Amino acid sequence: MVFGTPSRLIFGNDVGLASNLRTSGSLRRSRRSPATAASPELSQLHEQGFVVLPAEVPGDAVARIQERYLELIEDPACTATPGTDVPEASRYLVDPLGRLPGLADLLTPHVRDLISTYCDGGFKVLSVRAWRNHALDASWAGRDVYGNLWHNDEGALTGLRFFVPLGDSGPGGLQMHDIAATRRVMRTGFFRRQLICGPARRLAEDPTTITTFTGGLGSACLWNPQLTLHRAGTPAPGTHRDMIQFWIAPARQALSDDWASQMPPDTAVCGDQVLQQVT
Ligand SMILES: O=C(O)CCC(=O)C(=O)O
Repeated sequence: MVFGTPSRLIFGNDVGLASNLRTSGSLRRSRRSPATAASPELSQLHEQGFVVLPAEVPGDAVARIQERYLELIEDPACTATPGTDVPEASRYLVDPLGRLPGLADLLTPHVRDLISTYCDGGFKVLSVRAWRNHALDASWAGRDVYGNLWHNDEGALTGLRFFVPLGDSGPGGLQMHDIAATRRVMRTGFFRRQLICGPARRLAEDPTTITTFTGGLGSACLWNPQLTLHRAGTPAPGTHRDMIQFWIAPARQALSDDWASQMPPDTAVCGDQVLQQVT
């Protein structure tokens, strides 16, 4: 039994027809490139939709960033909260590149190489975000508070997120289905975050196809939010999860060396409110 729009049925993702048609050529070229065949990390990224890089970032560099982040993240003067009715669900640092020295260096040359190949050429960083998710009260179960319901993101098929956790994420870690499992869910009853019907409901909660990126200082995850069904895990009561995110999109040109100083302000995370849905 199958349900859903033609795009979900044909492509097995929730990205939409136009984006699938416009960008599937780049994804195919990148998957077939010799550089991908030579790289176990890129091969895994193409096959599964994510790759965990256990020791990507030098431990002392990320520890320094963590130290500064911890000084700031609960300070209302330099953070913003999404304007939802859920009190203290999450908090974002405003201007993380300006406030956390060394942050741009987390995008290491190795990761930049992986991303260039995956994007079939150049890429750009759309935003860099640093935020904390808190535990959610049981009364919020079923509500989309901070990307905690299964979904795909929209955008080019070669768009990526680079996640660097600032500590162990535990049950608050990013949860993902690989590409094959995502397609099965999409084709059997996924309509949107709040509407998953039929076999897709069971498949979406099948623990054997869910990978949780629990992280740890120095580790990182490169993942494709268009091709993997994903959600934010919920931290255990009384705990939280801290994350840095680089949001990557394909571009005509290579990323410049001074990309961080050229970045425009993140208009979604400014003032004291996160202005639009960011997950
Ligand atoms: O915070 C997370 O673990 C999930 C983020 C998310 O849902 C997204 O980037 O679309």
